[in-house]
Amino acid sequence: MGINSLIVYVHILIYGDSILKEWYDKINDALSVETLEEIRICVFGKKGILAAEFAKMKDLSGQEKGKLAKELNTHKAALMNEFTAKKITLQTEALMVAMKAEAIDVSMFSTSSQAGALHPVMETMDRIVEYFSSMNFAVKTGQIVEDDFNNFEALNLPKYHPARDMQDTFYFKDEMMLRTHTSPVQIRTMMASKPPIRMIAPGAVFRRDYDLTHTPMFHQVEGLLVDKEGTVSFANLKFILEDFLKYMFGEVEVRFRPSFFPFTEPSAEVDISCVFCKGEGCRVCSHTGWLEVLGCGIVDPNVFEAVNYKDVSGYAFGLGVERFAMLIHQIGDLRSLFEGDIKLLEQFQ
Ligand code: 2NM
Repeated sequence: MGINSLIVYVHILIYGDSILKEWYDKINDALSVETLEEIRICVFGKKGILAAEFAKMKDLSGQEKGKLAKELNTHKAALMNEFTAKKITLQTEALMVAMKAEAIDVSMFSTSSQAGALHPVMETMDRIVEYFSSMNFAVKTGQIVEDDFNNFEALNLPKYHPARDMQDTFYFKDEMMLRTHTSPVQIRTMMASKPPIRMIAPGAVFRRDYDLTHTPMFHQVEGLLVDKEGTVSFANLKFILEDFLKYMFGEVEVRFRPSFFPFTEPSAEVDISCVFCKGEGCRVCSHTGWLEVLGCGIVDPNVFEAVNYKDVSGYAFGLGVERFAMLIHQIGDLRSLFEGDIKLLEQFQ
């Protein structure tokens, strides 16, 4: 019982019982803010109990009228006090219940957490870049939308060369295109600086190709070394690529096969002994025991002519990063690298 109720009971003791007495109890017994509001309307409302009591005054004489008015006003004030106090109590209680229900224990341990991880293609690219950085190759990134000169012409891919076909290249208007390799970065670097050059160009490239072993976007790292004529040999190229491939794949055999690229002469393709069967022969290596991983060669004189380099020689090479990632992580299907499937990605944390 609150101090207000006590005052009311004392009041009733002094002034006698009242039909209002039950409403003090009702206010005090209310269990919710909603019930209390219903009671407020019954007591203080226009058609409420107090209004009805006040209405009785009109049948009374002057002195009695005054006495009733005084009594009713006392009750009205006391009831209002009671009501206000009860409302605060109920609201506080409701707030406490709500706060308890919504409480968050910030000190609680989480049952699980998911950490992100580098995509295997990016992890592989970082490893490749790390090797060549350690060999003093500068890292250049260039641009993705290229022009005809940097993507084709300067690379000894003249007009009407089959590699320029609409079938293979994503063209924009005005002879602009998505770069089909990162070699335009090497061309731009040679145009912008004097020899010697020692650089790699990692990045995304685009070709109109989509099947089991090709995606329209993939990643390359290409490398270029240029120095005074006569100081760069195929033996230098062979040494660094062998060292690089052992860094990437561990103890593998490496072999060079003659090949052709428009921008290098002579050219070679580089194989490693199959990482799956150790050269025994399996489905992945088509029972040859070898996997092709790189293209390379001595830079064709036509390329140096296009960038106005004189009395120099150089070597260059290029590789597909997705293929490296697949061989390192034993991923069977190229397309799984592009699906963003969390089940695959969380294996690389
Ligand atoms: C390859 C294979 C052989 C290459 C050539 C050049 C440049 F710009 F110096 F001429 N950049 N990259 C090159 C050479 C790329 O990729 C399979």
